[in-house]
Parts: sequence; C-alpha cells; structure tokens
Amino acid sequence: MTDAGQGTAGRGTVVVVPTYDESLTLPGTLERLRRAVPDADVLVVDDGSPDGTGDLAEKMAAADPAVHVMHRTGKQGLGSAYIAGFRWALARGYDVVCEMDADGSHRPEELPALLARLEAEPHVDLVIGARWVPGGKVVNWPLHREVLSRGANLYTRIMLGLGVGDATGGFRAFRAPMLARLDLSSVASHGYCFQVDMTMRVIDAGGAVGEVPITFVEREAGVSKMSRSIIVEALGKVTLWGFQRRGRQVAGMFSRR
Ligand SMILES: Nc1nc2c(ncn2[C@@H]2O[C@H](COP(=O)(O)OP(=O)(O)OP(=O)(O)O)[C@@H](O)[C@H]2O)c(=O)[nH]1
Ligand SMILES: [Mg+2]
Repeated sequence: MTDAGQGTAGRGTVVVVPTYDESLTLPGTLERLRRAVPDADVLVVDDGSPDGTGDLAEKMAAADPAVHVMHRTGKQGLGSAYIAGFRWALARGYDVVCEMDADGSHRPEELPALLARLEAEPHVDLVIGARWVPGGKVVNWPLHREVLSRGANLYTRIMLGLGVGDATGGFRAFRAPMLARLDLSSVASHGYCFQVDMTMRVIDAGGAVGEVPITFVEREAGVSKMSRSIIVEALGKVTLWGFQRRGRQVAGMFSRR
C-alpha cells in the first residue's frame, strides 16, 4: 500500500478505481482523469493483478501525490473492492467519493458533469453517469451487451421500482455523509448487482438519486471480467430484493389497517 494507511489528503473528492488486469488501460485512464479533474485524488484498488497493474499503479503513485494505491490479495470482486475503497475514503474525510472503471468505458472528461450536478443539487446524494436515459449513449458495444444491460435495467425497474434509468451503471459520485450512513459491512454483492444494491440503499436511506447522461465507450484493450456467475448473482439478488420489497409493502398495508 503506497500511503493508503497514513491519513494523507484532506477534504475534497476522491475517485476510486478498482482494477484487475488493467495494465493496458489504467495509465491512459489515470492520465485523463488527472487532467479532467485535477483537484480530485485517486485511489486504485488492485486485487493482486497477475499482469502487474498493482506495480504500475505504484509507479504512478510515486510520481503523483494525488494517486494512492490499495493492494488486496487475489480477486475478491468489484463490490468488495469498492467497499474497501469507500472505507478508505471515509476514514480520510473526503466530501465526495466517486466510482469509475479503469478500462476507459467511463470517460474521465465527463466526471466534472457528475460533480457539477452534485454541487448544484444539495438534496441529491448520488449522481449516476447514465447510459439508458435521454442523451445517454454507448459506443462500440456489441448488441448482446446492450441487450443484457438494457434488459438488466428494465428487470431492475420492474422488480425494485427505484425510478432510476441506469441502476447498474458504475460511473458515480456519492456524497460522503450518505455513504457514511449506510451499513457497508452488510453489502455482500460481488459483481454488477453491487451498483443496484448501493442505489437501493441510498434510496431506502431517504437519499435522492440524480442521473447525468454519459457516453459509455467499449474497452479498447484488456479483458472483460463479465462472467456468467456475475449475471446469475445479479438476477438472483434483484429477484430476491424485489420479493422482499413487495413483502414489506404488503406487510405495511396490513399494519396500517
Ligand atoms: N479490484 C478489483 N477490480 C475489479 C474486479 N473485477 C472487475 N474489476 C474492475 O472493475 C472495472 C469494471 O470491470 P470490467 O471488466 O470492465 O467490467 P465491464 O465494464 O462490465 O465489462 P466490459 O464491458 O467487458 O469492459 C474494471 O476497472 C475492472 O478492472 C475485482 O474482482 N477486483
Ligand atoms: Mg468495462
């Protein structure tokens, strides 16, 4: 860990970037990110990438005090990487905690728009960079990925009724006090359902979610970590949460009578 244990930065914004085998994409993404949002710190959370992404991140951190690195042993999933990153950020008193993929799909140049929305709307606790809202786009995505993502979001809307267009999107800015209110230790989602899980928790905690349209670009290098087990986890969890929510609504109706 570079200085991830030493309580450095003060308040402000931190962008958490989880990585697993992103040596081809991380340098370009970080360079663009530092240029697009120079005041923001960056925390790379690397799960012992076999391709040396962690060492690469260390080199970048050595050259730039705004870049921090957390090393974890072995691939433990996107969800737990973000939770570890959030805890790190909250312990250091950042005001805003962002999520962004390393692979270039989330364009760093669009992060200022997410942050501006958070700044402009004090009641909003979470801003999602959204693909499936008016103005949102995807570039170079194969049809099956678009169908999967649109389908997942439609199913999520039907099951959970969160009123969010892109609940699975992973380009986000959270207001830190909202993150601090959530029971992060109970988050058990590993894959993309982590994003749905966090959206649901913010809404259930009384928070408001805003969406900003983004252009999502298919990764140009490196390998996708999307897998069948990630899809099965998401389908199973969203279904379970949906029935739990409906159950609570019905119980609430009876208890009011
Ligand atoms: N630390 C950590 N990072 C991960 C893990 N799984 C995925 N990531 C990172 O999370 C981000 C999103 O993963 P991707 O493989 O790009 O997933 P995706 O964007 O849905 O898939 P593609 O569209 O094919 O790129 C990337 O920065 C990955 O390196 C993990 O287990 N641990
Ligand atoms: Mg990706």
